Amino acid sequence: MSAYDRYFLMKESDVADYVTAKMPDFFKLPLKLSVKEIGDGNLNYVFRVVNEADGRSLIVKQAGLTLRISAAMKVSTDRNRIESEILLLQDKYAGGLVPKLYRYDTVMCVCVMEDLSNYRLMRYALMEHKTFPHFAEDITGYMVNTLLNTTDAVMEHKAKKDLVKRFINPELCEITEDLVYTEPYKDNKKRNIVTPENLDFVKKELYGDRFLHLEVAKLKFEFMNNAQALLHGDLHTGSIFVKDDEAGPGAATRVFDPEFAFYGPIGYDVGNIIANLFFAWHNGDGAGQTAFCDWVLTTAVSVIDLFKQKFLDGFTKNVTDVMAKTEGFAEYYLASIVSDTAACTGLELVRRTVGMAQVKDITTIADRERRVKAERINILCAKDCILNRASFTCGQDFVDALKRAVNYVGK
Ligand code: SR1
Ligand code: MG
Repeated sequence: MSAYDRYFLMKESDVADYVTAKMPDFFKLPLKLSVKEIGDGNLNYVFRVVNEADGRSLIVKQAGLTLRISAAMKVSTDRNRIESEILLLQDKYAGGLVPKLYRYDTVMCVCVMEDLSNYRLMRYALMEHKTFPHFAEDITGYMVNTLLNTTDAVMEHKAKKDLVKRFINPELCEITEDLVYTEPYKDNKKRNIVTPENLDFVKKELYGDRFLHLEVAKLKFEFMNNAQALLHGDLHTGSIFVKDDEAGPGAATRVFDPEFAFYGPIGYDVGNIIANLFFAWHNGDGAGQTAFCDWVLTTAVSVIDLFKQKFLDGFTKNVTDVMAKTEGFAEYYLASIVSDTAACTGLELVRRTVGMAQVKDITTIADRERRVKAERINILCAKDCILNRASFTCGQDFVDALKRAVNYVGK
């Protein structure tokens, strides 16, 4: 038995004791706790605790001193506090769309939260080519409510700056600055993973394109300096749980794992969603799942168009800044978010194709030739999204960019 007054990395066998000590009223007696480590991400340890006696369960998530993806990468365990505090905030802004946080512990770097085992990880469900009719509605509600409400357009400016301070997240931002905004174009840390058949293609299209480097450099400084809204910061389909069709709007989707949260450009979150839908599209396409692929593209269009519509409505209703109320400002602000979204879609497409943190949607495409082509399509679509970002204004523009790259590479 420990007082848990000094940090140590827990094993399954420690977690039952931790929960008994720290969550004494959660389970009914008698206690018959079973604990299983179920973490699937690159960074943390996630334990599911079930009381076999009453069937209740919860999740214990602990940050380790080094990352799961690489023992050589050390990142502050403060990420666990950031994740906990943003979950509380997001529950306020987008109630019901995030897991409930029961407690967090800044000594053990642990948060205890709602068990969402009745949901599935969206990436894996998409890899089984399942469709989720409420997804576009839910995710745009989540994004508009968490993002718009934390901007200077809506928040009192000193309160917003307090949030900027609380969510300074330098080490996790540095991971993104390296893995998304630098290494895919330079391979400066020699951590890129490039499919051998695409080596020459990547050398020409990414490492050798100095015009592209200039645009990505501009975007990197936008990411580091535009404290626009409190982002999730890692909004891919591995950070989303989904439920089957019969769950109604709002019940079908839960967004978790916001440990990369910080004040940054809104397009980063929205672009991550679109790029990850495109990864799912490739996986479905590789398996000949036409109806699924059509749903993915329709959903991508709806995500952008519903986001725009809800953002504008919310802006009109909730704007408080006197100058932001000026006629034409909301449209100007939103147009820049949509072009940032295009750029960030491109950045995510590239980094998951050649960077060190890849996605299973692409890496599990069994037919080698299809996988090689999918990667080329990602890179060309990405360049289109980055270089022509100012011309993206609606959902169809994103799908058109994917289709242009498909037509160019061939299937
Ligand atoms: C070193 S961490 C690699 C990636 O995993 C996280 O989910 C983020 O996407 C990060 O870039
Ligand atoms: Mg994660």
